[in-house]
Amino acid sequence: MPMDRRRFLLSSGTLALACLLPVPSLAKSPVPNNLRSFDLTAGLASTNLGTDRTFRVWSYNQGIPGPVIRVRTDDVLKVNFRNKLPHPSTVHWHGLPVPNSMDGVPGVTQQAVLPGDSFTYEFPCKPSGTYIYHSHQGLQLDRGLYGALIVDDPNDSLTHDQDFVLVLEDWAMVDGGGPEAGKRKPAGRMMHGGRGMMRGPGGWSGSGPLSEPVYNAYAVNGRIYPHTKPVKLKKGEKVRLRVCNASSSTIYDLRLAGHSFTIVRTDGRPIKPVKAEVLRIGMGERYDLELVADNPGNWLLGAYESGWGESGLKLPFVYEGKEDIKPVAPSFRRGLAYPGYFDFQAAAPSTEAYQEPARWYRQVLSGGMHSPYWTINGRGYPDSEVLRADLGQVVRLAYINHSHMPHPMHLHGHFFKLVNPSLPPEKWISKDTLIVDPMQRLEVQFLADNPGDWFHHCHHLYHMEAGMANIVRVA
Ligand SMILES: [Cu+2]
Repeated sequence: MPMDRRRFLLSSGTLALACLLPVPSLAKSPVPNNLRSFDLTAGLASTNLGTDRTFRVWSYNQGIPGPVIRVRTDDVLKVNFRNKLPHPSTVHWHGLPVPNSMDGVPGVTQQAVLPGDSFTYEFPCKPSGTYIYHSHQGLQLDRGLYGALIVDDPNDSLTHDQDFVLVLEDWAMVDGGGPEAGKRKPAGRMMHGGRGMMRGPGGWSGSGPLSEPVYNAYAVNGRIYPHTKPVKLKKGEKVRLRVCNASSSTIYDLRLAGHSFTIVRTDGRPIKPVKAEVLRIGMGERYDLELVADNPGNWLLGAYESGWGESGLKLPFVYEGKEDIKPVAPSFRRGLAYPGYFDFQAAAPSTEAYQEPARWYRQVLSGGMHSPYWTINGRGYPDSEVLRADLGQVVRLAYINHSHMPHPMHLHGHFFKLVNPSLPPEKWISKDTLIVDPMQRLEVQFLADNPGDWFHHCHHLYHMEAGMANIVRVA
């Protein structure tokens, strides 16, 4: 970690100079820092999600999702962002611990980029993993402003034959959903994307102007079934699936018919491989899965429906020569291998000495029942408490969910470790987004090693906009 930090400091702003300085981590690497430039333009576009209905969206480079940005850990990524939208916008690099001024949160880390203006994001790409980039302005993500960011480690000895990025998104087919969607979920009804099939029924939706739209289409890489682009397999192949949940308010339970898979990373961080038949993935979470193509056929990856979906998420996995077979949907039943966070442990035990937290913060998550507001400790952003930490301190956050909905809590600028009382601390998993279920208490802790004001919030977009956010100030 100290070495990474050093590269961060050297690289930001003084790139030319940094290249001339002896940096220990570079000495080991055969390839020097590469500056990789991308142009990313946010603008108005239209999409049909593969169907015959067209509606307006906001997108990056006219695509839904935006282009996959793929770089290496020895790269410095430079993104020339242009805002051609009629509203201010920013780009956030979800999960990647970038320098604070590059984090893309309007009013916190930068002024929003005005219509017609540009902004240059530039940062080192560490560590390796699967990330998402998206607008952090208001509800813009729900209009289509998101894409995948993949960071490869050139020293990784990856053995898979194919590598697929699957970006999941919830849509309302009438008007695209998002802030202008006409249909809203009523208060006090069960919602799709609630607690999941084996964890009991769903929660309650909010009431008031910020309640979420009714989604009726679930897209993979911008297309809905049967128009989704199939994953094509050959028997015997080993496949890496990078699943990114860019949805605004949908948690999925995913299963691939005819197969189990192995979970190898969560939020970009490697874990000890875990066999699974169902994957639960919340908004903002990413999972890397390994799949062995050992069962020729035409199989669907599907999501469990808990009440609202009219057009469920489905994606065919088709073996060579099996294109004409009718696709088989997965069945969901009790007793499937459905690992949770406490079944995971770090791939390699941490070598850092364990530090007791210097600061503790209770984070009570509530709202929704009789109020349009969602809060942390009873307060909504921007009136919420600032969580302070000195640079280098370890901070413990104790989430206590007093509401009836799950909240995927996300911290910017850092990975946190999930406190797992049944494991020694060096085996705790690292994440940046963690689902806290209704009435559940979960604790995380992190080393405050990235200075600045960092946004910390629920990744349910409508909860975030209704106040469930605060600032972590590392100084
Ligand atoms: Cu939430």
